Amino acid sequence: MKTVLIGVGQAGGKLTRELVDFDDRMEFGAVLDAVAVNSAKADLQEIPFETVLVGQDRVKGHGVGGDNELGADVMQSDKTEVLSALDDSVSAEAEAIFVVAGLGGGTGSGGAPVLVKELKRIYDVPVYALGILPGRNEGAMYQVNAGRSLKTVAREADSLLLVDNDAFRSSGESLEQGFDAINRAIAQRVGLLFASGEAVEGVAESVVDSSEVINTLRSGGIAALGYAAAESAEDAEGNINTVMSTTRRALLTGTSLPEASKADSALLVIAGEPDTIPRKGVERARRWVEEETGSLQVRGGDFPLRSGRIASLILLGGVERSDRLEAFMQRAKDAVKEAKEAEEREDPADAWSNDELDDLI
Ligand SMILES: Nc1nc2c(ncn2[C@@H]2O[C@H](COP(=O)(O)OP(=O)(O)OP(=O)(O)O)[C@@H](O)[C@H]2O)c(=O)[nH]1
Ligand SMILES: [Mg+2]
Repeated sequence: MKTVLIGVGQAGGKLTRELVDFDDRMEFGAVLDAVAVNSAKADLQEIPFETVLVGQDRVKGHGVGGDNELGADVMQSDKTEVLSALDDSVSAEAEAIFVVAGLGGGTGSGGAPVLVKELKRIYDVPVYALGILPGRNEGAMYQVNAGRSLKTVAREADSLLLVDNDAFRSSGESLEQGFDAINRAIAQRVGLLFASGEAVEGVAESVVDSSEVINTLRSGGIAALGYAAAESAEDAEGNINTVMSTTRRALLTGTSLPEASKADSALLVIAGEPDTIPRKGVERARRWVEEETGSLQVRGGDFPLRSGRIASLILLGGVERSDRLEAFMQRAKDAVKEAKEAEEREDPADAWSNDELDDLI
């Protein structure tokens, strides 16, 4: 699927950069072009593709400091500049546009929904969002921001592909190192999704096509992506069980949104050397995905790839009823309530006032 990427805010810009790198390194050519948009000047300096600084009159290049209403405002005011930067990028070849953002911050959280809405008015190709959910240890402000942004962007976009920062976090890393590793993991999965459908080798009728990605996302709402890989055997016969086990892992423990396995639609892509992909194994795995997701719309296809490994990539469309998402929305609602209660609390001195004790001076 030939895709144009727009990274908004710091997380959006960094993840977009990672996606561009992965697509270049693998020589897929699925990412047509990329643009990074931010209200923080410093965050744009390391971006190797076109950038647009927004909100300079309001925040002087210093970012919106987690205020996503301000993030939405500055995007609204400077949208013409952003859209004209995209003019040349969205060529006739483009099959989809992805707006990439961390939903918990300010610029990306507020700017992404505004931008998605504008892009939908202009372009005929689907406009998707790739949104990052804050981990459960991030503060209340991040949860509230992400809740509001998610709700709006899911309404405006053709589909919101969600990535939960907790899904990829490994222990013993600094936050920065952690983010880099998370971004690489996401870029690999999403990059493979973009590239599947671009393949020219292999048996034509079993090779996955871009339209299957688009049809899987058609149910709208929220999408998730699962992935797992293993060492490949030399022939297809030897990979029957492997395809089954990578598919199970991809769905049950490898998704970008943990615990999301009920879906309206799904696409199972098996990537590997064409003559090592077992037809019987793929069909069995596809049926298993049907049972597990409860969806009657499970598409399947191969992604021929020069590799010693075999991988299952599962795109799930319509996962909004998942437990994980409910838990997150509850967390966001609790955080809003807490913030309101804190505001309503009267004089802080009430907390330590005490008639039994005389004041010292
Ligand atoms: N996966 C991932 N998440 C990130 C990264 N950087 C920040 N985040 C998450 O994104 C949210 C913060 O968004 P940022 O992108 O830093 O904020 P911003 O859009 O630049 O907005 P302001 O800085 O407020 O102007 C938090 O929930 C972070 O956990 C990153 O590189 N990778
Ligand atoms: Mg920032």
